Amino acid sequence: MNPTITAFKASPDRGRGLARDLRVRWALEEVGQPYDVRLVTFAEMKAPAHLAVHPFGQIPTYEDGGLALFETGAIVLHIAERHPGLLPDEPAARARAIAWMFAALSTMEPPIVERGMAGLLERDKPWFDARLPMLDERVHARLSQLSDRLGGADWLDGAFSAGDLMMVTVLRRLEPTGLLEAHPTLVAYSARGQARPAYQRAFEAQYAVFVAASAG
Ligand code: GTB
Repeated sequence: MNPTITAFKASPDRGRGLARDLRVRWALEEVGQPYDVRLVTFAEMKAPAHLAVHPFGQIPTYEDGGLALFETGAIVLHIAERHPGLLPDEPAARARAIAWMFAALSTMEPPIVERGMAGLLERDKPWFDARLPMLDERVHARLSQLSDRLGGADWLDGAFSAGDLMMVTVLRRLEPTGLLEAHPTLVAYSARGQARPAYQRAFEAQYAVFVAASAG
Protein backbone atom coordinates (compact mmCIF):
# COMPACT_ATOMS: atom_id res chain seq x y z
CA MET A 1 0.00 0.00 0.00
CA ASN A 2 1.22 3.47 -0.85
CA PRO A 3 1.14 6.22 1.75
CA THR A 4 -1.75 8.65 1.30
CA ILE A 5 -1.38 12.39 1.67
CA THR A 6 -4.04 15.08 1.66
CA ALA A 7 -4.08 18.23 -0.45
CA PHE A 8 -6.55 20.99 -1.28
CA LYS A 9 -9.29 19.96 -3.72
CA ALA A 10 -9.21 23.58 -4.89
CA SER A 11 -6.05 25.28 -3.71
CA PRO A 12 -6.31 29.05 -3.21
CA ASP A 13 -2.88 29.31 -4.83
CA ARG A 14 -4.46 28.37 -8.21
CA GLY A 15 -1.80 25.83 -9.13
CA ARG A 16 1.27 27.82 -8.09
CA GLY A 17 2.39 25.08 -5.72
CA LEU A 18 2.59 27.35 -2.69
CA ALA A 19 0.52 25.16 -0.36
CA ARG A 20 2.40 22.83 1.93
CA ASP A 21 1.41 19.56 0.26
CA LEU A 22 4.12 20.40 -2.30
CA ARG A 23 6.80 19.81 0.34
CA VAL A 24 5.51 16.34 1.04
CA ARG A 25 5.04 15.52 -2.63
CA TRP A 26 8.61 16.70 -3.34
CA ALA A 27 10.07 14.60 -0.51
CA LEU A 28 8.22 11.51 -1.73
CA GLU A 29 9.40 12.15 -5.30
CA GLU A 30 13.01 12.64 -4.16
CA VAL A 31 13.07 9.24 -2.46
CA GLY A 32 11.09 7.49 -5.20
CA GLN A 33 8.16 6.53 -2.98
CA PRO A 34 4.85 6.35 -4.90
CA TYR A 35 1.93 7.91 -3.05
CA ASP A 36 -1.80 8.45 -3.26
CA VAL A 37 -3.51 11.77 -2.71
CA ARG A 38 -6.87 12.42 -1.08
CA LEU A 39 -8.17 15.81 -2.11
CA VAL A 40 -10.22 17.63 0.52
CA THR A 41 -12.49 20.66 0.49
CA PHE A 42 -12.30 23.27 3.24
CA ALA A 43 -15.50 21.77 4.71
CA GLU A 44 -14.01 18.28 4.69
CA MET A 45 -10.89 19.57 6.45
CA LYS A 46 -13.04 20.73 9.35
CA ALA A 47 -15.13 17.53 9.57
CA PRO A 48 -14.51 14.92 12.27
CA ALA A 49 -12.91 12.33 9.96
CA HIS A 50 -10.12 14.75 8.96
CA LEU A 51 -9.84 16.32 12.41
CA ALA A 52 -9.08 12.85 13.77
CA VAL A 53 -5.86 12.95 11.72
CA HIS A 54 -5.16 16.69 11.75
CA PRO A 55 -6.25 18.41 14.98
CA PHE A 56 -6.12 21.84 13.32
CA GLY A 57 -8.19 20.84 10.30
CA GLN A 58 -5.49 21.54 7.72
CA ILE A 59 -3.54 19.91 4.94
CA PRO A 60 -1.25 18.11 4.43
CA THR A 61 -1.60 14.87 6.32
CA TYR A 62 0.25 11.62 5.76
CA GLU A 63 -1.13 8.15 6.42
CA ASP A 64 0.81 4.94 6.02
CA GLY A 65 -0.49 1.71 7.49
CA GLY A 66 -1.32 2.47 11.10
CA LEU A 67 0.61 5.75 11.16
CA ALA A 68 -1.16 9.10 10.72
CA LEU A 69 0.91 12.29 10.76
CA PHE A 70 0.29 16.00 10.40
CA GLU A 71 2.78 18.94 10.17
CA THR A 72 4.97 19.07 7.10
CA GLY A 73 8.15 19.15 9.16
CA ALA A 74 7.26 15.90 10.89
CA ILE A 75 6.08 14.30 7.66
CA VAL A 76 9.15 15.23 5.63
CA LEU A 77 11.45 14.14 8.46
CA HIS A 78 9.62 10.82 8.68
CA ILE A 79 10.04 10.25 4.94
CA ALA A 80 13.68 11.34 5.04
CA GLU A 81 14.49 9.02 7.92
CA ARG A 82 12.95 6.00 6.27
CA HIS A 83 14.39 6.32 2.78
CA PRO A 84 17.85 7.16 1.53
CA GLY A 85 18.31 10.39 -0.39
CA LEU A 86 17.24 13.27 1.84
CA LEU A 87 19.55 13.02 4.85
CA PRO A 88 23.27 12.23 5.02
CA ASP A 89 24.30 8.96 6.70
CA GLU A 90 27.09 10.56 8.74
CA PRO A 91 25.50 11.47 12.13
CA ALA A 92 26.82 15.04 12.47
CA ALA A 93 25.93 15.94 8.88
CA ARG A 94 22.52 14.35 9.40
CA ALA A 95 21.91 16.43 12.53
CA ARG A 96 22.93 19.60 10.67
CA ALA A 97 20.55 18.83 7.79
CA ILE A 98 17.73 18.41 10.32
CA ALA A 99 18.76 21.72 11.91
CA TRP A 100 18.27 23.38 8.51
CA MET A 101 14.77 21.91 8.33
CA PHE A 102 14.01 23.54 11.66
CA ALA A 103 15.66 26.78 10.55
CA ALA A 104 13.43 26.87 7.49
CA LEU A 105 10.28 26.26 9.52
CA SER A 106 10.93 28.17 12.71
CA THR A 107 13.35 30.97 11.77
CA MET A 108 12.69 31.76 8.11
CA GLU A 109 9.02 30.88 7.66
CA PRO A 110 7.38 32.93 10.46
CA PRO A 111 8.37 36.42 9.17
CA ILE A 112 7.66 35.29 5.59
CA VAL A 113 4.17 34.07 6.46
CA GLU A 114 3.51 37.15 8.60
CA ARG A 115 4.40 39.37 5.63
CA GLY A 116 2.25 37.29 3.28
CA MET A 117 -0.76 37.34 5.58
CA ALA A 118 -0.49 41.11 6.05
CA GLY A 119 -0.51 41.56 2.29
CA LEU A 120 -3.60 39.39 2.00
CA LEU A 121 -5.63 40.41 5.03
CA GLU A 122 -4.55 43.88 6.18
CA ARG A 123 -4.38 46.00 3.03
CA ASP A 124 -7.48 47.98 3.98
CA LYS A 125 -6.38 48.56 7.57
CA PRO A 126 -5.25 52.00 8.75
CA TRP A 127 -1.92 50.61 9.99
CA PHE A 128 -1.01 48.74 6.81
CA ASP A 129 1.21 51.38 5.16
CA ALA A 130 3.21 51.88 8.35
CA ARG A 131 3.48 48.18 9.15
CA LEU A 132 4.48 46.85 5.74
CA PRO A 133 8.03 48.29 5.64
CA MET A 134 8.66 46.84 9.10
CA LEU A 135 7.51 43.39 7.99
CA ASP A 136 9.58 43.65 4.80
CA GLU A 137 12.64 44.60 6.82
CA ARG A 138 12.27 41.56 9.06
CA VAL A 139 12.10 39.31 6.01
CA HIS A 140 15.07 41.00 4.35
CA ALA A 141 17.15 40.63 7.52
CA ARG A 142 16.63 36.87 7.55
CA LEU A 143 17.17 36.57 3.80
CA SER A 144 20.46 38.48 4.07
CA GLN A 145 21.68 36.17 6.82
CA LEU A 146 20.69 33.09 4.86
CA SER A 147 22.31 34.45 1.72
CA ASP A 148 25.54 35.17 3.61
CA ARG A 149 25.64 31.64 4.95
CA LEU A 150 24.92 30.03 1.60
CA GLY A 151 27.58 32.12 -0.12
CA GLY A 152 28.77 30.39 -3.27
CA ALA A 153 27.58 26.93 -2.27
CA ASP A 154 24.85 25.07 -4.13
CA TRP A 155 23.16 23.79 -0.98
CA LEU A 156 23.08 24.72 2.69
CA ASP A 157 25.39 22.00 4.00
CA GLY A 158 27.06 19.75 1.48
CA ALA A 159 24.75 17.67 -0.68
CA PHE A 160 21.08 18.54 -1.26
CA SER A 161 19.04 17.49 1.78
CA ALA A 162 15.62 17.74 3.39
CA GLY A 163 16.89 21.04 4.83
CA ASP A 164 17.20 22.47 1.32
CA LEU A 165 13.86 21.01 0.32
CA MET A 166 12.18 22.78 3.21
CA MET A 167 14.10 26.03 2.71
CA VAL A 168 13.31 26.28 -1.00
CA THR A 169 9.60 25.74 -0.40
CA VAL A 170 9.64 28.38 2.36
CA LEU A 171 11.41 30.88 0.07
CA ARG A 172 8.81 30.21 -2.61
CA ARG A 173 6.18 31.64 -0.27
CA LEU A 174 7.75 35.04 -1.09
CA GLU A 175 6.94 34.83 -4.78
CA PRO A 176 3.77 36.94 -4.60
CA THR A 177 5.73 39.70 -2.78
CA GLY A 178 8.82 39.98 -5.02
CA LEU A 179 11.00 40.36 -1.89
CA LEU A 180 13.35 37.53 -2.83
CA GLU A 181 14.51 39.40 -5.95
CA ALA A 182 16.77 41.60 -3.80
CA HIS A 183 18.79 38.48 -2.90
CA PRO A 184 20.24 37.03 -6.13
CA THR A 185 22.10 34.25 -4.31
CA LEU A 186 18.80 32.99 -2.95
CA VAL A 187 16.99 33.44 -6.25
CA ALA A 188 19.59 31.14 -7.81
CA TYR A 189 19.35 28.72 -4.87
CA SER A 190 15.58 28.50 -5.17
CA ALA A 191 15.85 28.01 -8.93
CA ARG A 192 18.36 25.18 -8.36
CA GLY A 193 15.90 23.44 -6.07
CA GLN A 194 13.03 23.91 -8.49
CA ALA A 195 15.14 22.53 -11.35
CA ARG A 196 15.41 19.15 -9.64
CA PRO A 197 13.42 16.49 -11.51
CA ALA A 198 11.70 15.40 -8.28
CA TYR A 199 10.53 18.96 -7.64
CA GLN A 200 9.19 19.22 -11.16
CA ARG A 201 7.25 15.96 -10.83
CA ALA A 202 5.78 17.20 -7.53
CA PHE A 203 4.88 20.56 -9.05
CA GLU A 204 3.24 18.96 -12.09
CA ALA A 205 1.22 16.62 -9.87
CA GLN A 206 -0.23 19.48 -7.82
CA TYR A 207 -0.75 21.56 -10.97
CA ALA A 208 -2.77 18.72 -12.50
CA VAL A 209 -5.17 19.03 -9.56
CA PHE A 210 -5.70 22.70 -10.39
CA VAL A 211 -6.23 21.96 -14.09
CA ALA A 212 -8.74 19.19 -13.30
CA ALA A 213 -10.60 21.42 -10.83
CA SER A 214 -10.72 24.26 -13.38
CA ALA A 215 -12.07 21.93 -16.07
CA GLY A 216 -14.72 20.40 -13.82
N1 GTB B 1 2.26 24.02 10.32
C1 GTB B 1 1.42 23.31 9.37
C2 GTB B 1 2.30 22.43 8.46
O1 GTB B 1 3.46 22.80 8.25
O2 GTB B 1 1.85 21.39 7.98
C3 GTB B 1 0.62 24.33 8.59
C4 GTB B 1 -0.37 23.68 7.64
C5 GTB B 1 -1.15 24.73 6.87
O3 GTB B 1 -1.01 25.95 7.08
N2 GTB B 1 -1.97 24.25 5.97
C6 GTB B 1 -2.78 25.16 5.17
C7 GTB B 1 -4.25 24.84 5.38
O4 GTB B 1 -4.64 23.71 5.47
C8 GTB B 1 -2.44 24.96 3.69
S1 GTB B 1 -0.77 25.38 3.32
N3 GTB B 1 -5.08 25.88 5.44
C9 GTB B 1 -6.50 25.73 5.55
C10 GTB B 1 -7.00 26.09 6.91
O5 GTB B 1 -6.19 26.36 7.82
O6 GTB B 1 -8.23 26.08 7.05
C11 GTB B 1 -0.83 27.20 3.57
C12 GTB B 1 -1.09 27.93 2.29
C13 GTB B 1 -2.37 28.13 1.84
C14 GTB B 1 -2.59 28.86 0.67
C15 GTB B 1 -1.52 29.37 -0.01
N4 GTB B 1 -1.75 30.14 -1.21
O7 GTB B 1 -2.88 30.29 -1.64
O8 GTB B 1 -0.76 30.69 -1.79
C16 GTB B 1 -0.22 29.16 0.44
C17 GTB B 1 -0.02 28.43 1.59
